Amino acid sequence: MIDLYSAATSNGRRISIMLEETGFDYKVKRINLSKGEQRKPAFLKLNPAHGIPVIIDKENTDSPLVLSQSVAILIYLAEKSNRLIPKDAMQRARMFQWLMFDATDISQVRLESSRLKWNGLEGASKLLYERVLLRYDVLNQHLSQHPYLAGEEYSIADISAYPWARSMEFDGFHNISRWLQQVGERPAVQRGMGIPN
Ligand SMILES: N[C@@H](CCC(=O)N[C@@H](CS)C(=O)NCC(=O)O)C(=O)O
Repeated sequence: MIDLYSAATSNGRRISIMLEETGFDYKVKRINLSKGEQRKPAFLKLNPAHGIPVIIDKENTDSPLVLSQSVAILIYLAEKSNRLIPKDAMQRARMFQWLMFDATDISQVRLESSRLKWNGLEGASKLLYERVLLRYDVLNQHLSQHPYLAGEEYSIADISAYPWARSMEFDGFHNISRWLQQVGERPAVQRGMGIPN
């Protein structure tokens, strides 16, 4: 059994999608971010950096695994299930390239851009947002040649990017729109996007 500490955010939904795709037994523990539950001592013991998602994998009852960082969790669950991660070393390396491009160059920068805006720093926020758009343009070009981020196969790189891209208004990024539709048709993605509701 896996406990998933999450909220209705893109980082949280990366993991509910992954858990739905892999079929592991899991229980959702909702964290109310606006009430600051992520900063309470009990949660800080799980993740001192006070962010969801966190999982506790209780398969090893003597030593449950507590894990934070959505991308680390995606990789852990892919390796545990042996799914959604290419077996071939070169394909795996290429998949990691696109996974990191999304996680560090796009999604995290979007999150920081939003944080600047919430703090009234409109100019700095806009600057970061423009960088995000340039990088979505790179992704759009990449998807004109490949059905999925890692190439021919759906992988954790798509799961990382999907919830973030879904929450974006795209103008003219037709390949991203095609990919969003394709990924969004997967039943596990639809279930995962509704968790927690
Ligand atoms: N890099 C981290 C980011 C985690 C993160 O910032 N989570 C947000 C929600 S999407 C959060 O819990 N924010 C509350 C806070 O930082 O206090 C990850 O990928 O898991």
